[in-house]
Amino acid sequence: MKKSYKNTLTALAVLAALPLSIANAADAAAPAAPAVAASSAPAMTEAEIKQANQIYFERCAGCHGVLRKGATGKPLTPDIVSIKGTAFLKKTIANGTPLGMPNFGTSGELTADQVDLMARYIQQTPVAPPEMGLKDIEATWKLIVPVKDRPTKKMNNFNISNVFSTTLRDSGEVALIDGDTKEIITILKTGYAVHISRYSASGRYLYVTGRDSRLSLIDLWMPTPAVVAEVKTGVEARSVETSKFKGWEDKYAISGTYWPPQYVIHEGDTLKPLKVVATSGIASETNEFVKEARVAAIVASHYKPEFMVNVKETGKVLIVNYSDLNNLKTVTIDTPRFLHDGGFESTKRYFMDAANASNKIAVIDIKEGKLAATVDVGKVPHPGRGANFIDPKFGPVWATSHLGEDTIAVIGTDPIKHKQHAWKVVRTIKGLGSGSLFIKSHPKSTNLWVDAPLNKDAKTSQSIGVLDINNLDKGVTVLPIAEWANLGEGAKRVVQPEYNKAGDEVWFSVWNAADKKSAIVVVDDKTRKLKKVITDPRLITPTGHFNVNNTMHDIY
Ligand code: DHE
Repeated sequence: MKKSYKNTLTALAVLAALPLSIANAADAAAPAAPAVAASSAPAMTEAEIKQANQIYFERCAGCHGVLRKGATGKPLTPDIVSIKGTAFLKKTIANGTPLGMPNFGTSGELTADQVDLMARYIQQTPVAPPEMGLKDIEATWKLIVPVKDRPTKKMNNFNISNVFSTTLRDSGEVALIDGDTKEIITILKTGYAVHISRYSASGRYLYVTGRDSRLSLIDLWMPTPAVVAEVKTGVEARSVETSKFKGWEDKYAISGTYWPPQYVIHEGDTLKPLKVVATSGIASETNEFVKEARVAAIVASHYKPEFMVNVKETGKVLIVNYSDLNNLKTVTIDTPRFLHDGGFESTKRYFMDAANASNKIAVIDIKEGKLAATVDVGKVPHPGRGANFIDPKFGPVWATSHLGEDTIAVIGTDPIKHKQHAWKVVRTIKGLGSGSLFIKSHPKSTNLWVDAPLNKDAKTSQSIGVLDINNLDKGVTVLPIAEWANLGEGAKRVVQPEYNKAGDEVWFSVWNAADKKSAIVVVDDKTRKLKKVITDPRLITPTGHFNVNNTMHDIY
């Protein structure tokens, strides 16, 4: 066993809860002890703790943190939760909260026994999983097809720029779907609960990160695209991005991890880890040390050899210049907390970054390398990458919807020709409902699409809202996407509008439970009518989908 894993009894136990591949990757032995120290908390057997560890990793850690100190979700440390009592905790886990916590019990995602298990589990003391340095990460690296054995030109007939990579969350796979024919090209095994897909600047390579930190590199030039390299960057991750500046196309990838709290820069065409940088540190606003300072969204500048790395709990955007990895120059920008997701406004000079616990958008000027503004928006903004469009009254704007309230905040983004509106909320529009995660438009469209997959009302979470950009006062038109998919039973959630390359179709996932039927629904952007329902038994729990052209060029 490697030195860094010694003395980590607790770490072993956490690993035990994770899928086998992760445990192997971290070179750890089987668990010898419960993941949590016994205290005055309700009693649990070792088997129960093991099961609860797994559920916590799969369903809870993303919002509440591995150490349970909270971020998107509330802190769940034993001192706080044990006062509430098991009965209250069970009720909350089962029914969810208006601030966006899913209703794990009433939706059927957890059984009554599992709800009870988790209510007892969170009263135990949390423990830290293992750290991973460069050597540990490198030990997990697999170059499946070396560069010399890969095609030197595109070997298939797909229109690669209109391919979609769709997350199949619970099967740990992505489906590559031909955007022209709507046929599934292939389904590839990747990490558990794949979170996002990003593409290299040339569009040849697809990078997919699993929630379990398994990063996969897929070569879209192969006759049938396949995984050509893999690496495990930690135990929990959500983000990956690639170098997009001229001269650096396809050169680097950067992955961010929730645990360990750090980012890794990789060789773009092999995933060989080159540099690891820890992100624990002193937080903005409180000036307190935060160990679990997780890496959330990462975006890549089109203007400079730079990545913008969101450090969630410390409220820092790191502008990392990748032109010299041995003398890494980083600008650190203090923002409100907790940073989560975000995207560029239409010129790509400003990064619109959601600080979701502060109900603010931090505007980062990546040309000047500084905070340009902070904008107050509604409760818990959750833009995904947000939506850009030209507002008939206020000019270029970027919009976010919210998890915690039923509004869309529209922010002016043109400090030159529309200076009076820049970095101000120019409109607050009623959306589809609270519990919204994603909003989307396209330069060729006059529609603004908004989802509400975490809304408590099933009819709302199974629909999509669409607004006419030229007549925003008219309000949302609701389209019953899940009903159109006609899938039968299940707590279906309609999630993430994504355009095709031409900007004339919008794709939505109808995300059902793993043992139920799911689908992708394609809507004609102009007529707003159903164009196609893509169903296939292999489409298990589809969530995010990422069009090559739009993702590469940050078109949204
Ligand atoms: Fe996500 C993006 C984190 C739950 C689907 N999600 C992101 C990003 C982060 C993040 C940090 C930005 C990545 C980037 O741009 O580099 N997501 C988290 C969580 O911590 C959270 C709240 C809880 C968790 O346990 O993971 C969470 N996310 C979800 C889901 O439940 C979703 C709906 C379904 C799923 O697949 O797990 C989900 N997240 C997505 C999608 C994106 C995303 C589709 C990419 C949006 C985009 O347009 O780029």
